[in-house]
Amino acid sequence: MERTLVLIKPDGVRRNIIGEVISRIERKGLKLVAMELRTLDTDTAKTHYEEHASRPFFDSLVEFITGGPLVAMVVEGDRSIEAFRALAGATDPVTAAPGTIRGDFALEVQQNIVHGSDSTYSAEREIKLFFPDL
Ligand code: DAT
Ligand code: MG
Repeated sequence: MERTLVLIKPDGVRRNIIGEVISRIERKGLKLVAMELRTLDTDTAKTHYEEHASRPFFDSLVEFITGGPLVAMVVEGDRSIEAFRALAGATDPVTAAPGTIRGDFALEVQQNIVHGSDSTYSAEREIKLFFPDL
């Protein structure tokens, strides 16, 4: 069984679609194995997005992701990394397919509702960052 880190970012929490996102994960057949509502500190946010540290949008991204509570969860299932990224849709919500979370609920690239790990390596790193005791 593969595990992935999923975040419902502060925009998703603000817009009251936590239940909607979790419902899509459950309907797909994926399993929630850990979940927490929390507000990220700047250091954790920078570590989470460290691969983007040199990008022009990095400071703005860190400010956004720390700007309110988010839901962090560990999701488990067969090929869960790829399965959740398919549910999430493309990074840019304008081009994300309708029927995906981003395609259905977002319009701006930074405020794209959810995060999902993109590889087994990043899933392991991100799960350890958010849930060190798991
Ligand atoms: P993903 O979240 O689909 O894995 P990513 O890892 O390339 O996408 O980028 C991480 C987040 O950074 C993304 O969810 C939203 C933000 N982002 C990406 N590209 C951006 C851009 N060109 N301008 C502003 N924010 C961007
Ligand atoms: Mg990414």
